[in-house]
Amino acid sequence: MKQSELAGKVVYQLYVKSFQDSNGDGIGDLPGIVSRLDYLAGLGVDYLWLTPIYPSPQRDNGYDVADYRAINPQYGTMQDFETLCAEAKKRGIGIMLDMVFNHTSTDHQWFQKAIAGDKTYQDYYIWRDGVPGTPPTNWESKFGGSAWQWEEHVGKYYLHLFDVTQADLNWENPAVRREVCDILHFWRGKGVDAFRFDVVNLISKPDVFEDDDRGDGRRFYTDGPRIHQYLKELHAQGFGDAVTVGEMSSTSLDNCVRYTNPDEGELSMVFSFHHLKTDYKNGDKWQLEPNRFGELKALLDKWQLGMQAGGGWNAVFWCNHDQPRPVSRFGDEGRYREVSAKMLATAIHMLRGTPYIYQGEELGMTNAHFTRLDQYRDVESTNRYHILKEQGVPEEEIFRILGARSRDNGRTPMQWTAGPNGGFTTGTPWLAVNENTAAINAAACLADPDSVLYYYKKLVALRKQYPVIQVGEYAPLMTGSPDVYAYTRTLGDETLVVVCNFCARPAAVTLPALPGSPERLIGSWDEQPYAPSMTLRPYEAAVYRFAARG
Ligand code: TEU
Ligand code: CA
Repeated sequence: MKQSELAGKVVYQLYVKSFQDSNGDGIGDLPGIVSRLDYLAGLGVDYLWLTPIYPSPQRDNGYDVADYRAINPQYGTMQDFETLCAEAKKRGIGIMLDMVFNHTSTDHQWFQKAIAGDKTYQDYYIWRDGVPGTPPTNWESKFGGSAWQWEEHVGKYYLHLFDVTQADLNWENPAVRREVCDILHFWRGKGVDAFRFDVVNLISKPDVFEDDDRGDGRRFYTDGPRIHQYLKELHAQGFGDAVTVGEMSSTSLDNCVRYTNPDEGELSMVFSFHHLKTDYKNGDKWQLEPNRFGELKALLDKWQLGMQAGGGWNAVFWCNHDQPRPVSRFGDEGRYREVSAKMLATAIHMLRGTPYIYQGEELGMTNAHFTRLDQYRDVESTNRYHILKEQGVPEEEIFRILGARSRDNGRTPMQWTAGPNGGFTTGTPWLAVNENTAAINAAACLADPDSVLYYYKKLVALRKQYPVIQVGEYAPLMTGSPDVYAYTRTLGDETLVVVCNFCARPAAVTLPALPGSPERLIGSWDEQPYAPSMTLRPYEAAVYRFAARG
């Protein structure tokens, strides 16, 4: 899809397991999604990204795929999937499938055949010699511990950048690349027209594996040596017309320009995460630190300007199923929950790029703040609990950290109603529903014209209405301000001024004196007239549009 066309689209991400349960087993499923399609169509979104729905032992909630061509029975049947595609299509919505090709589950038959001694399938994975107890390199798994696991049947170590049950695929092997292509064709045949590629910039490993004396090994395989070649190959195999988004872990701007500039023929757009690490201490997610707002702004500016200059294209987003809730993180989950949710939405939705809405974000859902280990489900969180415990971190502090950083904060079930389990299930939810569903839920939002939900709906509609939001030139404003993020978008004689106060106090702003009197397109508080010097209220966001008259 052309960038100019992509620019008008909005994607909604569903965490399938937590969206809507239809049969009372406490697990979200495909018929559940079908029953909520009218809600999603009402929001005006163009694509639904579904987190992995394939058979999987669920060690990493489906990112450990055991069979790429089937539906996990816990989510429904292939028939249910086809119904979902058809019903979505009727509403003008496409389906984006999540493709996890950096690794497979060790339950996948490829891996099973490999450990049974089949050399063909052994070559699907990455093995190194060694002796038990001494891994080939000091690389660390992203979920903690060594990235290598001894496999006694094979008598070698296999690489796993994530969980020990997620064995990395050997992309050097052309047979693996053919398998990937066949799988994509299979789903294309079912009517799927968009794909998200999980951690795709990690698939190309270095020729030599060596110890990392400066880190956890990521510098050797991130945006690895043949990554661009592999993506070009995929694109050339007939996926150029699909919408594709690559999840790029610890990537660089230069690489992202190459991944997404249409002349390169790689991907439609990318997720990068630098702007979601400004509250990490020394890059460590597990050390709490207040958000460094200046750094956040600088990163947003850098990526907007850099991708624009290079002809690249960003996915723009605050959260997903791996991130805490933005209102708890960058906004105010208390007194200013609704205005701060609207402000954050404004900051993202007026950017150059394709906005992503993660389920519940449009309701202003907050972190779960669980206080006991048995409430957590995520393997990353439970592993981390034990690591922190071993480091001697006090129990209370561990729960403070997980309460702010655990991926489960973003994975609690969708809050549909104020009723039992938020209307998500009639049974026992696989992960507890946030208690605040009594106050924060879709039904309440639908009944309130001033709700966060209707604000999102309006943002989506504005993008479709105004080409300046889609393709206007981005320029930063007020780069030195400690509380305000502001920018302009310009197309021909039309200019948007976007101002966002990220603080709980009023903030004075200095804005350009442009000719004419602007129209205010949207804002998180009551309207106030535009002035080159004005004061924004706490968490106030506003978008003003100047256009030449006549
Ligand atoms: O995530 C990739 C990733 O590196 C991170 O988002 C990671 O989960 C987190 O930062 C660790 O602190 C993708 C998926 O989105 C995630 O759900 C999977 O667990 C992961 O890949 C492995 O497939
Ligand atoms: Ca179910």
